[in-house]
Formats: sequence, structure tokens, C-alpha cells
Amino acid sequence: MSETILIIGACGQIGTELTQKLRTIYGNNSVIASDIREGNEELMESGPFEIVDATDREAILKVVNKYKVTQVYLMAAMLSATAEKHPQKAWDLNMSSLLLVLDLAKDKIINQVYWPSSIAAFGPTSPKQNTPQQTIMEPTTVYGISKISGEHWCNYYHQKYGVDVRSIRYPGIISWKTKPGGGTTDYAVDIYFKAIEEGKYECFLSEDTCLPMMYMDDAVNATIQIMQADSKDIKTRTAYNLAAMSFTPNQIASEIKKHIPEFEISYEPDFRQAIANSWPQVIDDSEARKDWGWNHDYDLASMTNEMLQNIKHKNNELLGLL
Ligand code: VAH
Repeated sequence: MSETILIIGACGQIGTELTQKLRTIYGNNSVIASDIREGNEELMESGPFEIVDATDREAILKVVNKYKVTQVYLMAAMLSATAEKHPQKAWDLNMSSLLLVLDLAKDKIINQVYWPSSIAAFGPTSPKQNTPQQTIMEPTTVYGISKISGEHWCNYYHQKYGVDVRSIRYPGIISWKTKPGGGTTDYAVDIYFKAIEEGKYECFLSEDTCLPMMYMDDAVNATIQIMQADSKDIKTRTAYNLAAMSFTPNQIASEIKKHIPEFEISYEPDFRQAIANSWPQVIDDSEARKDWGWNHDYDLASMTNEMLQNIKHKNNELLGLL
């Protein structure tokens, strides 16, 4: 059966690239992008777009009915750092959007849901190294509380109503096309842009803060792969651990220096240090690799090469040098 896909939060860091990849697979007109504001030129010109508030059930239902949507990828969320500044708004956005999309699936209006969780669902009492799929999970951030709560709602709707909802605990995601907003792992994106544009970067985490990370292409491929997997292979209906690499700010700076020897980094930890300290350092994602064949392509060296090359190219385009 052909799918018609609605992406809610299509203009965010992951949503933007997920939309483009899905359009290459399913066809531009089968993938409807939506967000509370318009996105970049490529996204807006490559297929249907609708202004949708992720907490507005009527607005979502109108789009679902207009295009006869069969699958929803719910990518709208308030991330960890911003959520600490606006706890109630973060809870309302992250949870009410999920519950209304799950209800659409429960009512058989749509067939399948993707909802992103995060390694933020773990907390300071979770094992830091090789954090298993099932372990102590006591998040100490608003974002993490919303993610672990959402995971249990997904599992509840699957067990009680048979809803086919699938989820991944994303690590920090690194990309060059669309910058992230309000995350604790955003330093690992900003550092590449500042290395090229200024030759130096002041990092808001300490140099030895080790966090699980992943290049955007791997994250997008995993997201589509879990949605295309046979339902019988999805054994976990909370959310799957997913990983590719872990590194510290010092390690990413050293990799950048292989390309830009004069690059300098300094460290000024801020409130986001406490958030990072509450998260795992290395994730065990063997369940995802076993159940639905997940495998990553990028490591720190290959990601750094991709990031620097594409940022330089993008900056030269903006300067009209190409
Ligand atoms: C954040 N990028 O920093 C997100 C992510 C694991 C971190 O969920 O909030």
C-alpha cells in the first residue's frame, strides 16, 4: 500500500533532513511537511507544506483528512536546555502533541506513528557506560521526564489499543543543513561552524564531558529504517537505544585541528553542564542492531570531514564564490 506521510515539526534540525529523505523515497507529493513556521527554500519548494501547531488537534486532523495521511512522524519538541527555562510549555508541547497523534492512530485515522525519544530519558542513576536498553531511568530534566513519560504512553497505546508506534532514543545529532535549537549537545554542531568562521570556539561544556552522538545521515536512516521494519521485528515499544559514537569536546576539537591546525577551543561550562552530567556517556544499542538491523556509517573522523567540507561549501555559496 502506498503511504502518505505527515511530518509535524518538519522545519526543525531532524525534521528538515527527514522530510527531504522521505520525499526521495516516497515521492515529493506523498510527504507533507508541517510546522508552526515556514522552513528553508529546499523544503518549501520540494513538496506540500502546511502551517500546523503540534498541539492543535483540529489543525492536524484537517491536514490528515485533506491529504489522506497514513503515517505521522511527530518531530516537534522543546529540547533539553530550553525546556529547563520553560518547564510547563515544554511539558505541554512534548506531551499533548504525542497524545493527540496517538489518539489518531487509536481511532484508526492513521496507521503508524513515529515519535522520537532521547538518551535524555536516562538519568544520573543510570549506568554511564554501555547503558542497556532496560535499566534504571530517573531523568532529572523536564525534557527527560517528558521523554520517559512519552515512551510509556507509546507502549501503553501499543499494548492496549494495538497502535503501531515506533520510537528511538536519539543521542546528540550533528548536522550542517539546519542548526539545532535549545539542546545541550548543540555545542557539537556550533563548534564546526565557529571553527570555519572564527577559528575558535568557547564551549559551554567542560573538555572531558563525554556524550553519545550521531551524524544526521545515520539518524535519518535509522528513523526510516525502524518505520519500514516488519512490525513483528519491533520488540520494544517504549523506545530503542541508538548510538554511533561518543566523544568529548576535547576529542572533537582535536579532530577539527587535523583539518584546521590553528583552531583554538576554550571552556566556559554553563547550566547545560549539569544536564550533560546527568546523561549516559556510552549507549548499548545491541537490541536495535539485533531486532531491525540498525548499523551506523559515520564515526568522528568521517563526520568531521563531512561537516567541514559542507559548511565551507555552504559559506562559499552564500558569499557567491561558487
Ligand atoms: C538535546 N539534542 O540536547 C537534544 C538531545 C541527547 C540530546 O535529546 O536536548
